Amino acid sequence: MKTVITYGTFDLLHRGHIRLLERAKKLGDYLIVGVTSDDYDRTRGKINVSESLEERIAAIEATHLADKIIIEEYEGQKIDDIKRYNVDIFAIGSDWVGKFDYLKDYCEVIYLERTKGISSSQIRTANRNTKMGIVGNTPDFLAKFQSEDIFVNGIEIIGICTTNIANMNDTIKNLPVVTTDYAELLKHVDAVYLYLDDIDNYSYVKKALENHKHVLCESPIALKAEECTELFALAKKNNCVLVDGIRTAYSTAYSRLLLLLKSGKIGDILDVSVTCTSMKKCLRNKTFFDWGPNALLPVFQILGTNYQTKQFIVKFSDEQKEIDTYTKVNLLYDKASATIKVAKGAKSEGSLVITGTKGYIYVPSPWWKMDYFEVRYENQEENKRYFYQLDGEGIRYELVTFSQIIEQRKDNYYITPEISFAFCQMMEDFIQKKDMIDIS
Ligand code: C2G
Repeated sequence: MKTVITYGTFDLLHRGHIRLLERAKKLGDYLIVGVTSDDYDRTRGKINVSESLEERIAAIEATHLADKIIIEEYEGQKIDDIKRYNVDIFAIGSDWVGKFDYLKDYCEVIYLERTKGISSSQIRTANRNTKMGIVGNTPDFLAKFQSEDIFVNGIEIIGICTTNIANMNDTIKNLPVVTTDYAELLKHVDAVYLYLDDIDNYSYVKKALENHKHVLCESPIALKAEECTELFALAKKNNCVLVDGIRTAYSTAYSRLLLLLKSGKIGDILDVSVTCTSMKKCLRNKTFFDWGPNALLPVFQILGTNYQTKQFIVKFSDEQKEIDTYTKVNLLYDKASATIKVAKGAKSEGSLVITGTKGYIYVPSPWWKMDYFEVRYENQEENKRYFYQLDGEGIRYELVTFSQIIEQRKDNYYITPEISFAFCQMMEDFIQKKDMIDIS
């Protein structure tokens, strides 16, 4: 009996995939199909995959071409599989010519002609085609953001609304729509990304939603809890997606960390301590507006938003009295506590530490650009390190998720409206100096 093996993501299974499987099957008597796991695809840079592993497997099963389906989870697995299943032939499409010659030591390697004119990316791009406009005045960051759209199927950044066009790079200057008029930008796009140096995200978000545009807004989306409720209600009414933009939330390492905590790896969670500092200028008039949501994200996602008491400890700037140079927030939960420290113009170790009854998780600085974390125990031999890929500072993952939420209208399970609301409530309390000790 001749055993053939082939691998692939097989997202949105199409004619090209089926033709490949048919020809692979004909090469022998028994066909094994390796379907890549979501994690493995992310590590090899395939971040746009639309369907879950389960959906992709079900589609292959439905073809009745595979005698066995396995999951490909790690680099180097192919050799293990070939040995384990006594594989005679490894077959793969001609887009991989030469890349798998190293398997010739273990079995025959056959490259099959790739079917022209069809691909998963093409289908994904056709399914979604969101024209996006960006709003903001920060040249460096917006240049980075804009350059990430090439990695994202189905989102195209076509315009900018800014009062700082002179300092933007040439690509941005040459976008089809360049304007200082927000209403004008909204006429040309399906969605906006807001990175405002204005304090008031609320009115921009509202205007976009009123015009039936989807919104990805750098957190916080508003500075009052009731405004947040109003915005989500408006989004729902107008069938629009409204998402908090915090890049950390969409990174692979961070989502793995949350899953790991749920599995009880460090026991019951007693404390979350988060620090975010930088020496950069304050963007939105308060350090707490700039950093607060990012620092509060793990607290709210791990311990929930129902804290019992909170206390702000704040040092305002000597030169600009309204700006907080340093803000610390202590939160008390039913059976846990949390501390966040944020600063612009003061420095500390920007780490994330989660204390549990069996062990703790440590994410080194800058934890918000997480690609690595450690689970540590009393017995150091049990410590484990986890590494993940983080490309483009996480912007591309954020955009891919935004695009998928728009297409599939699935809930944004990364940052729920409940968490967005808790951010806004915090901002409101901060402005009103509620529960605040001023150490200026
Ligand atoms: N394919 C094809 N014709 C197309 C598109 C894809 O013949 N128009 C083939 C690919 O060459 C591959 C298989 O279908 O052999 C699956 O393609 P993808 O889902 O794109 O998976 P890929 O990234 O090529 O995974 O470890 C994973 C493998 O290395 C390949």
